[in-house]
Amino acid sequence: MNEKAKNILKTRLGQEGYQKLDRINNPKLNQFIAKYVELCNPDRVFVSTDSAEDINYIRQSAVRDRGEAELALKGHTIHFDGYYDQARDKETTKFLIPKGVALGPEINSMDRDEGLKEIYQILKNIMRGHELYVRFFCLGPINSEFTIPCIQLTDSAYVAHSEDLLYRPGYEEFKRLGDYKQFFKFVHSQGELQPAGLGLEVSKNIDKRRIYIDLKDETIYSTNTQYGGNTIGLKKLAMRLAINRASKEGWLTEHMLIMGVHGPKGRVSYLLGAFPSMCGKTSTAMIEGETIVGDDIAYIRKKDGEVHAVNVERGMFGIIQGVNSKDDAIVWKTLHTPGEIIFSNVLVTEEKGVYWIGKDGEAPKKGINHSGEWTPGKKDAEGKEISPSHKNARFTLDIKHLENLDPKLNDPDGVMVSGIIYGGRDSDTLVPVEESFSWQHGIIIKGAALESETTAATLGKEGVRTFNPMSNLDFLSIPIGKYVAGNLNFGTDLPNPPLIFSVNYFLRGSDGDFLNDKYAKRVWLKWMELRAHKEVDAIETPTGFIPKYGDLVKLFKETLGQDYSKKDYNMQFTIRVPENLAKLDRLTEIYKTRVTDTPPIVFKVFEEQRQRLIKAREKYGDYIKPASFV
Ligand code: SPV
Ligand code: MN
Repeated sequence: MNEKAKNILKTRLGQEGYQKLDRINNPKLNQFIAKYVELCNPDRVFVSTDSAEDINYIRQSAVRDRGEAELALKGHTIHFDGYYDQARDKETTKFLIPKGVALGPEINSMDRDEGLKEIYQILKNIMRGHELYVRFFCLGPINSEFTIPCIQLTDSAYVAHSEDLLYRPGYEEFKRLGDYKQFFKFVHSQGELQPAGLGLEVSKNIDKRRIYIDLKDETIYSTNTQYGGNTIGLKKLAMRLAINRASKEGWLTEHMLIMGVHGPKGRVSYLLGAFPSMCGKTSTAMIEGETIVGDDIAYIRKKDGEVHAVNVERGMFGIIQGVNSKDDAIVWKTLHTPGEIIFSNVLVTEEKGVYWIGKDGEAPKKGINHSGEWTPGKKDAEGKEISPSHKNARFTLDIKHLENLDPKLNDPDGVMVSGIIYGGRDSDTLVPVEESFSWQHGIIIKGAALESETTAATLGKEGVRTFNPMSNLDFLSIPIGKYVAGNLNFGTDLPNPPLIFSVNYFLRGSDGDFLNDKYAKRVWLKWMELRAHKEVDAIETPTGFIPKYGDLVKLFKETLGQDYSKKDYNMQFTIRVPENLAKLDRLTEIYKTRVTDTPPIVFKVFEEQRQRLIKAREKYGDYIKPASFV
């Protein structure tokens, strides 16, 4: 370490803090910390090890710093984000790219030098009056091929506390690694604060909200925001760095759940699932009767010809809207048990209980939420009615508290992957579950062609299909074509690549009603598990393999105790040729115009699917019942 950095650390960290860093003895790490302590200029610096004492200090600081307030149940706290700081900010999230590098028109980026200049200006003295927390964590299980050590600097104890619940500790790992250089770095400041409800404080200068990603230096800057998706470095910020690193090293970082699906005779098969936000990802991962490894982010590597995946996280930052005692019994129970849980942007009642949209029971007549004092009918500055909880309100907890936790969560080898699922919100095109013909067909037709319809819950018009390859578009740090090519290449040399499926929980009939109830997904999972072991046959259609009626009858009975009618089967599994052709047209256009480096094989596979559909239409018409293909 150079003398200057050493002096900064010695004078600003105090003896104890300095010694904690000294025990790691990593010059690059020290340099990084010294640089941002000097620039951000906090009043105090706390260096946290993995010790219970240090972690407790962070937890208490979150309350003292007004980032969290205690609720009635022991260990439960509430956090508010500012009224205009409730979600990931796509507009000011940018990649800083050196001259001559291009990420393509779909990925928000700016000149690296300009971006760094701007962010340094914003960071200058930004932590005056604040305490800076220095945290060490690991992405992925500790001491494994998957592990990526990270350092987080933040002046939000709420962020540091959330990370304790969501990630594995990293101080001891840094100590073990010594002079290691490949760690991810995050600098976050909430900036100046202003009062919110319950004596909490929220970021004030939202106009100076920036999330800048420097791929070259594997560093991310986040300022003037608190919402987890913008600030929790190891979550979606690290995911962007990891996609870039994985692409260089030949593995994958995906926006995927990992779950154990329980098959016959005690067999457990692991499936991954990619779904855009609010399309059933967490509810699938938490499905009754199965076990959860993770609900958001997976690292995927090849090992001796098999595919293995780990949950990058160990906690859950889950959407709370709609969680009720019947459909989400396990989360419901956990949310009503004392223990460490951070609720964000829900309504807090007079008794210091919480309410969210879709919770059992009646909505309270008043309370305090992200807009301050709340009563029904309250409107915001734009005249829009404020709901009791925000639609993106969340709970943060360590998944060790969940009864359905899979025992392999921390296995350094991860779990062996049998199948990959892609699902979006699609009212009229894809059947409820379908297996692709091959890895290549699956990556292209199911993954790269993933679309999802906007809902009333997002801004803008309802029912507009948005393109979201592998549900990863928001996080791509490499050009889309290169990313698709990376996924394709990953599977080419595997003797038995995982099967690739699509699911569609949102298919509607001609009357506009959903064709499935929400419990049917349990059956689709069981069918996919059996397919992975070649234990059921399937029907080959122009778009992929679909289940046979008899197998579903059996699975509906076994899994749900329900009868499954031929009429339902025919409606759900009719191949809708015009809609499938229209989808291929849309996607071909997108990959021609909005993606600059589409691998030619994508167009070839689209065209082959088109030809199969046209041929089938000539024989059987526009809407083809499964029996035609038997
Ligand atoms: C998502 O939106 O996909 C999330 C929440 O998992 S966030 O942390 O905001 O990304
Ligand atoms: Mn997510």
